[in-house]
This record gives sequence, structure tokens and C-alpha cells, in this order.
Amino acid sequence: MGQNLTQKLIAAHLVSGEMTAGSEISIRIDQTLTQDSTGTMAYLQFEAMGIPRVKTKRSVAYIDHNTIQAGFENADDHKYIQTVTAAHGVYFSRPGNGICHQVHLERFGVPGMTLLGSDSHTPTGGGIGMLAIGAGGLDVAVAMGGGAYYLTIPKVVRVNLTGKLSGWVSAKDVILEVLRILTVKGGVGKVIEYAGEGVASLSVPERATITNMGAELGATTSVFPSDEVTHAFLKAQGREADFTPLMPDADAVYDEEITINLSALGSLAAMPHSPDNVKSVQEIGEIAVDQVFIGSCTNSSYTDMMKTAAILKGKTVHPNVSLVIGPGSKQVLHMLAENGALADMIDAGARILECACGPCIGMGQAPKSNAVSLRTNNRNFEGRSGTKSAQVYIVSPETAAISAITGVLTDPAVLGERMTVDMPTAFYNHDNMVVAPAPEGETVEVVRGPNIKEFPINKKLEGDVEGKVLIQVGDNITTDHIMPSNASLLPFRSNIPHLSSFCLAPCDPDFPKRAKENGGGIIVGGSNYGQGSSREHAALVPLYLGIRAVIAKSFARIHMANLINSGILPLTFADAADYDAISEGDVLLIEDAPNAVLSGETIMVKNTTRGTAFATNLVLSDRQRQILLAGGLLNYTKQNA
Ligand code: MIC
Ligand code: SF4
Repeated sequence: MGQNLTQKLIAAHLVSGEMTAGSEISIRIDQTLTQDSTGTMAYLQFEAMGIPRVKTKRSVAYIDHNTIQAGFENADDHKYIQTVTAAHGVYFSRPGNGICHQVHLERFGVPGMTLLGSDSHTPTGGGIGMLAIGAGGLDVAVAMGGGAYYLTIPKVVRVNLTGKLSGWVSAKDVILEVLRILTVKGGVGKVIEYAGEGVASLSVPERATITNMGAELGATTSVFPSDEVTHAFLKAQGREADFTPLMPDADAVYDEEITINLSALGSLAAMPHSPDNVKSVQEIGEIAVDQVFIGSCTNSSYTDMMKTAAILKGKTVHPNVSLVIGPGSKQVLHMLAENGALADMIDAGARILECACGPCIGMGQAPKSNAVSLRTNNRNFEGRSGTKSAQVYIVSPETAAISAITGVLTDPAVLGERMTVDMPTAFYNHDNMVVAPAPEGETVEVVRGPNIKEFPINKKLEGDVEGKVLIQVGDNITTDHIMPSNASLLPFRSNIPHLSSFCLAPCDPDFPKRAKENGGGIIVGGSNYGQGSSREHAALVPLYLGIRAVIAKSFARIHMANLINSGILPLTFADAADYDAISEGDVLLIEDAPNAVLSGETIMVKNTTRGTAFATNLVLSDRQRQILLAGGLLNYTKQNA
């Protein structure tokens, strides 16, 4: 029986475990990436492990999220990351060099390699045939130290692409269509593998848009084959030697299959407040637009920017619209500056931002109250833009650019014949913003600013776990709810005590106070609890607040791993109906928790307020159970060192 691409990539990196559905395996990690908003914590954890130098083939630290320096905090964290990486063998991509996923694709990604990143959009690397996975910072720290990465053998979904994109329909519309079909929880436990005749017609940046936003499906990762298109891209990046062809076997078997006819697609938009709330642009109609943002790791490539510039050329942004553009990397911005496209954008009235995440994570450019904001990024969760009342629609760069001119949501089909942007045969390459680590790391002084506070480490699991239900939330709660991120909170990613006052505040502003008054307790969630980002702060902050367990209908992959890594019990209701039989304030009890965690998949939880009991599941590997017993991955790693 032939292998699909995912199986080939896993088999080539397998360290332990069986390649059978549902079993836990571990894989060797070739490359890691971190960014600044998760990186500070990841390097603090790496330091706590006491390993002098990273053991990966390549580890890169990017500064791209926390770039507004309204106080000393972000700049201090940048300095910490610059010095700690120099000391431990990690390459440092300086602020201004670009968004981690865009730069990594351009300059470092290698087909066939594994990449673990402390950012949920790490699967962007799947656009060149990498097995690229997002994880919490601690998992990345362990991988930097040479430890394997553990995951459950995923199911593999074949997305069969037929036909060819036409008109002004773009790669963004492809992934929006996949989201419409599979939804934000449809990819949990799965890898999305693209195949079929349509693959060859998609460029690397188009493929990377698709794999990037595959994160919104909850998927472990997404991957494209590495073919002649990949070869040409790497050659144009001056990295032909990094190319390896990679294809699934002709008789490969998949767990599921969906077909998307590229020729039949139209322009789509994800409506507020979920990336799977997808409708066609025409169906939504000509709603008035206040803000347009073109950029983010999903759509900030050279080709996206060239199309944007071509649409804007000779026009003026509508008087009611603020258009902001954030090119993805120094390479992209340099090329736009050199060929005049930047001038076309500026002349049309675009507000040009530095090469960074920016508005995507609410780092500036929060829209006005009740604004309609069209964005090319990947998430439109309520409040993520920095303005709670804003209505964010996710669209392609083509739709965004034409709408910025017309002032209303507009189908780019009105532009007439499809415009093609030729892929450059040689990208501009000058890696002067990447600093190599010091050869003798021991001599580097690691600089720590006053905003770096101690992070919480759990204790061994002992005795009963008992606590009040401090909050009961609904389905699809995101990590942006659990640990909101915006220009005022991101600077505190290395200051858990400060962040703790904002935990779950979008759901209930009194939650942090209640948690502190009760000395901790239990969170009850609906399905897909913790969807979205990789930020382990969504587990570390609850740990700091004394949360012992989260009981939910189901969890998102990375968040569940982060809870385990923090030693917080992630329990799922055996019968979802039991969710309704609990109220906030009820006291729940798990007797002899260590024994319960060790003894199998079902754990009984007593509701001592109501005198009832219900069953929960803890479907974990033996290793994960041991991590919970040890009080988290850091304790477990030290214990087994
Ligand atoms: C995001 O897009 O939500 C982020 C900000 O990039 C996060 C990482 C973080 O919270 O720092 C992610 O996607 O993992
Ligand atoms: Fe940055 Fe947004 Fe991409 Fe996250 S999704 S890495 S915040 S650009």
C-alpha cells in the first residue's frame, strides 16, 4: 500500500511509536521558529532546562509581533531574545525583517524537513512540502534542546484540486472554501494534504496562503507536494540546493477526501466573527467599508502586494476608508520599493506599515467603533482587532484592494480580465537582518529587562482535585478569549501576574477577580475550547490563577497540549448533556486525582453542590499522564533528564 505525503514525512522523522491511526508517536524536529510574543517565554523555559546550545539543524527567532514600542517592555523583550538566542545557537531575525512565516518560507524552509514553531501558523511551511507544526513555547523549547515532538498519528484528508483559478479568484478563496466545508473544528486531529491536477497551477505563495490558514481548521498541519513550482521558487530565492522533490505514492491511501474545482470558485469572505462563517462576496452585497488591511502572514507575499499595487495604481482610496498595508518581509518591501509598486500604493493613499503582524493581532490600527474592516489576515474573532464592536470580514487581497477604492465590499470580478503577476526568477536576497548566533555562546551576556517576571510552574499532582466552577463558557472559545492579545497586553507576555487580570475577560470581566478570591478552581467549556493561537499563556495564566482542571465538550489541539504541559487536567464530558447539569459556583471533586489520572480513560467527577456525579474522559498517552502527575512538562523533563 502506497504512502501519502504526510506518512512519508512522518516516517522519515519517526523516533518512537507505531504509524497506526490514533497512536502517539514522536518525531525528530529539524528546524524551529519562535516569534517575540511567544518567544520570550519559550527561551525562559529553554534556559530553565539548562541546555547550553540548541541541537536542531536550524532554529530562528523572529521579532514581528510586538513591534509598537509604546513603553520599554517590547524593546526589552527584543533585547532579551537577541541576547539569549546569541548565547544558545539560534539565528535572530531583527525587527523590520518581516513576519516569521513569510521570512521562514523565503529564506530557511526546506522541503522534507520538520519545523516546529511557537506560533499556530507555522504550517505555512507546508507550502513547500515541510511537515510544519505549531506548538506551545515549551514544546518548542524541548525541541530546541534536541527532544522529540509528540503527537497523535493524524488522519489525512486529501483535498483534490481540479481545474484552475480564473478571474480575480485567489488562493485565499480556496482556503475560505475549505473552511466553509470543514469548519473551524473540522481539521482537529487531521493533516490536510493537497493533491490533484490543480496543484501545479498554484505558486508557492498561493500554496502558503492555503497551508497558513489551514490553522483555522484546527488541523495539525497542511501540506503541498514539493514539485517543479517549489524548485523554481527556491531557485529564485538562491536556494536551489535546498530543493528535494516530494510526492505521495500514486496508490496512496487517505482517510477522507474532498474535491474543490478551482475553475468554479468565486470570491469569498468570512463574516464576523469566525473564519468559517463564509459566504460569497456577491451574496453579502455592497456593505460600506471603514477600514481595509492588506498584509499578515497569510497574504503579504510579493505577488499579493504586486496585485494590490496594480489595483491601486492611478486611483485614490475612498474618502471613508483607511487602507493600511503591511508587506510581509524586507525582501518583499525592498522589491516593491525598487520596482515602483510601493509608490503606486503610497500615491493611492495607502498607509504603509513596517513588515510585521501589526493589525492582525491588534498591534495598532484598531478600527473605529462599529467599523466594518476588511482584512486579508486569517482570524476575525470578536475583539481581536482591538475594537470589540468592529465587524471584521476576511477576504483576499484582490477583494480588499478594490473595496478600498470603491468604499464598499466589491467583487474584484468588476476589474475584468484576470491579471497575472509573474513570479520573479530572482528574488532580492540580502540577509543582513538575520544575526548568526555567537560561536562561543557562553561569553554572551543575556540581558533581562524588569518586565520579565517569573513564570508559574505547577506542583506534582497530589490528593483530591476540588474546586468551584468559576466560569462556564460556550462553544469555540478562542485563546483570544482566554488570554486576549492587543497592543496594550502583548508587551506583558513575559509578565504572567499582569496578564492574569485579563484572563477570560471577554467572556466575563469578573473572572480573574473570582478566580483570585476563590484561590483557583475549575473552568467548564463547550466544544473546540481553546481554538486559535498557540499561546501557552492561555494555560500559564490559568495556572497562575489556580485553575486545576478544564472540563469541556472537546478541545483544540495546541491548547490541550499546553494545558497538559502546564499540568492542568483537560477532561472531556463523556456525555455532552452533563454540561447542562452544571452551573457556575458548583463545587466539583475528583477524588485521588493521581490515581484517577493513571487508572484509565474515564474519570468520575462529583458535583458536591448538587450531590450528583458524571463521567469525563481523559484520552491520553501514558507519557501525557506522567506529565500531568509531574505537574507539567518542565518538571517531567527535569525528572527524566
Ligand atoms: C495569532 O495569530 O493569534 C498569534 C498572535 O500569532 C498567535 C501567537 C501568540 O499568541 O503569540 C498564534 O497564532 O499562535
Ligand atoms: Fe502574526 Fe497574524 Fe500571522 Fe499571527 S496570524 S503570526 S499575528 S500575522
